[in-house]
Amino acid sequence: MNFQYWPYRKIPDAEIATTHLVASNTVHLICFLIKETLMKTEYSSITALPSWQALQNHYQEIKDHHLRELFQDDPLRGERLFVEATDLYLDYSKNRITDQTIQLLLQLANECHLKERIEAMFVGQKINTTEDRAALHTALRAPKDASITVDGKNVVPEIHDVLDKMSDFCDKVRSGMWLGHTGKPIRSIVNIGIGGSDLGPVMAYEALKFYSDRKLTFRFVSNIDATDLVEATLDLDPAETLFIVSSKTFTTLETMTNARSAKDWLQKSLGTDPQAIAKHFVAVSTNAEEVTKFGIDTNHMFGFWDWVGGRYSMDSAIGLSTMLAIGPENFQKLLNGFREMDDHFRSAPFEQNMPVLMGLLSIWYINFFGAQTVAVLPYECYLKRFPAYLQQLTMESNGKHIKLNGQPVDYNTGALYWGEPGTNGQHSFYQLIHQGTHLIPCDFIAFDQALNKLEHHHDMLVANVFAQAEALAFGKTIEEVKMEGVADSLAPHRVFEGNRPSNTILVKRLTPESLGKLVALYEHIVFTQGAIWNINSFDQWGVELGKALAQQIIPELENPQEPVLHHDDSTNTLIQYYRKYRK
Ligand code: G6Q
Repeated sequence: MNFQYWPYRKIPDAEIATTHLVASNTVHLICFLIKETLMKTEYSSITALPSWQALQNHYQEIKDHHLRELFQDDPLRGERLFVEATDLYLDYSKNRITDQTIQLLLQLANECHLKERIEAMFVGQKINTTEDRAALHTALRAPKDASITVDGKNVVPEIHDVLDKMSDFCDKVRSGMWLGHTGKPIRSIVNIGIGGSDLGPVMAYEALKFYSDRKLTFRFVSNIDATDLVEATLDLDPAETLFIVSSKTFTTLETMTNARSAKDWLQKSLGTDPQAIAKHFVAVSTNAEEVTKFGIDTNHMFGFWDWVGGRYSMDSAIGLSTMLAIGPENFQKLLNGFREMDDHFRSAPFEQNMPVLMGLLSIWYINFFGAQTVAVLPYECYLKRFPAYLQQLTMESNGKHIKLNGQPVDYNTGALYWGEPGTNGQHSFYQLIHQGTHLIPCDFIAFDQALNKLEHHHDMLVANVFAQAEALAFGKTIEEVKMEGVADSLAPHRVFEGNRPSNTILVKRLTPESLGKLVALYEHIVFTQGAIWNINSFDQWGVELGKALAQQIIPELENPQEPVLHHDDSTNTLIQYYRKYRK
């Protein structure tokens, strides 16, 4: 075989032989079969696949069809084009598709070996090839009796040991048994972390606030801008404050700078006795050595593993703040929700597989219609940080232009994901979605039952979801506008072209379980996209260059002597200007 097209790492013959020897072990057998299948994956580009070419031709046929016609020709499509799975209901009938589109997209998934790739992820193959790691976030929610092997070791017992340790700690803090240095119980919790060590915890805290212990105050500090830490701690009593330093590497500039400043803040008031740090700082990390150097006892460290990517880590120990807020039992329910969606993704046939269908639909718009963005619009205030969370999940994962084989792609990859909770967005940017020149597929997310009940509010909220999806799809013709008596000169401005596609996801109620399902849904949409695009969704080299340059520039800004600068003329001038006015 030609390794240029090998999507994953080269498999040494010895390993294959070993796999034969332990063929009685089902996992190894599955791995072997997957490798055998993937060995057949030899295509230079997805654009050369028969399904891709058929989709291109099909796009030419369908691009001028309006959703109005599609519904006229197929009046029951709303009752037909849906998927109900794990208690989530997806209506995808308002997409610019026919049954043939779905057939061709499913063919594309098969030609890209999506099934085998999904299996490769779940069994712990090192699919993150550039970092030689598995991407095993799905193991974080595996049941206690599962067996998932990484480098010959079942990782499930360790995962449950950490969960038990987290539960024990959370029970102590929540019950007031965990006392601060002066003997007061903890009332405020500050999570210090950035990127994947922040966005998941903040989003989950906000999303599940309804279930949280209101006696505890939660703050999240991520930015190196001092304002973040200063404002977060301004009204807190150090004697009642617990810091969680969340950093996989425990070397991240922002997090470690904030953690050191938090330590100073605490020590100014409680003194420098190491016991003060022991009672007021815990760590979530994979790096025990750096945690110890910082002064945190490793007994107060909650571990995770290199096969958990930052943006896939909110259900690992990185979720410690979430567990403190909602309690261990609810955290377990969150994990159960993730697991249900995992099981669905792994086992459901693709034509009824929610993440697969949504992933393929996004490919349809991004690669054939040329859409550049996807809007995610949750009609639930508690999900206000969900779009921000998804931005990292989607864009850091699939913002790649190099394929697994090291060659550049010749098609578009990751779209821009963005959004705001409804109905607020309707009074700002929806204008562009309705009448602008860009095609923006939308995912509406709504809940059948409200958490906070005030008469009429929820029905009005949900009516807006349905109304927006309907207006986007069907619009309003010039004839309809004129029938309303609108003056001819104004009529064109009042036309809604329609034909704007959307998905509507209905969830029964926002609970820890349903949040887990929603997050896992998008994780697997991202996986589906990455598998089709043949890219590595699990590395993030794109963040490195800026980080390295900043390290070089910091001393140039702080140097009391005028430094000799070797940047481009723009950067040199900016540095000089800043130095002139900084205090
Ligand atoms: C996520 C990325 C990144 C990471 C942060 C924080 O997938 O890897 O966002 O989470 O850079 O890293 P640490 O947890 O190591 O501080």
